[in-house]
Amino acid sequence: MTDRIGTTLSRFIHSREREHPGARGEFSALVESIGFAGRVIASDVRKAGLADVLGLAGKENVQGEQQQKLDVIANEAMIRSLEHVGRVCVLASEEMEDAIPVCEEFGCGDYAVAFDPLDGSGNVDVNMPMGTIFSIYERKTSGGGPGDESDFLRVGREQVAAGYLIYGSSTMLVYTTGNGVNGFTLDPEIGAWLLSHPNIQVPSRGGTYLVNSGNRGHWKPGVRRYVESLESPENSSGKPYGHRYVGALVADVHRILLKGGIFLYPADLKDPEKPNGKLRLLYECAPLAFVVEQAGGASTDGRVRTLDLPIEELHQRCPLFIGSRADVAEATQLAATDG
Ligand code: P6P
Repeated sequence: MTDRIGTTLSRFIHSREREHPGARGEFSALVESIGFAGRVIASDVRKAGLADVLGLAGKENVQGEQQQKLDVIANEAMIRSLEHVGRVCVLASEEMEDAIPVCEEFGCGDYAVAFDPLDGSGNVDVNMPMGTIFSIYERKTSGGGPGDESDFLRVGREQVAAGYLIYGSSTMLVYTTGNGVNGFTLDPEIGAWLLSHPNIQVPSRGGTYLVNSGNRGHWKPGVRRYVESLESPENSSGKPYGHRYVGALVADVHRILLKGGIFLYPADLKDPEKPNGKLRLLYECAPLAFVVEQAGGASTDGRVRTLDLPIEELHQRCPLFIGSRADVAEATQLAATDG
């Protein structure tokens, strides 16, 4: 049984701050507030079948997607938890068209936080895993007051922290501040995050690929050749890869982080409106790429490192090839032939 006193999130953060004398403790408040929002969201997710939180909210989000009631609840939890912590100048959410400046009354801080409040929310009605993804930057705007959208228009390698919450068989918080990746499991009896997965490392090569094979007919030739190679016994590992797919990015990438392999959501020709696939760079691909790279893995858009992709608008989409370094290298080599 985990030592419940010695390995709490607060104690872990404090020990890390002592290792970095320059640390101002601002991160602690930020990560703790995200942990608190995660506990609120987890509480609603865990009783989704009982409380009136199942189903659609009756409106669309900025993506034109039907909002689940839990999307709205999770978005509110993240906004209200982060804007009150006095460390944030601006927020960006998958559920909101524009950036959300944090007004003076809460005290503006030095960080810009982007998030997907409930990734995979469509899974709520069928009791499948979902998650919350967050990405933290130091503000670019000066002046100490509220920030704006320009605080997010940069490249993902400038992130100072990133991570996710996963609402699965247990609730976990997994994050990095650039010094490795650590996972905390929520003990619901005491409401504390306990260090359960210290220093996570992605295996250099996996044996599983995660993709929506239903899109196969819309992939470009190089991607199709790559996936077919994984299904063949003649591939680099000498045996066919297993195939898994939850349909919630956080759950699929969490499997990759712990077991290795590759998750791919390539560009496809299905929807001319979405030539770069479905996933969003700012609050899905870039934060997960930071986590996976910090754990020894890799992430590209099929040509360029995900963390080097310029973020030119809040809801910009990009293809995603993420996971074990050897698998991502092979996928990128073939995907790059698609031009
Ligand atoms: P598809 C969930 O809606 C999501 O945004 C990601 O969490 C997930 O990886 C992807 O979409 C699944 O998309 O097209 O396979 O259903």
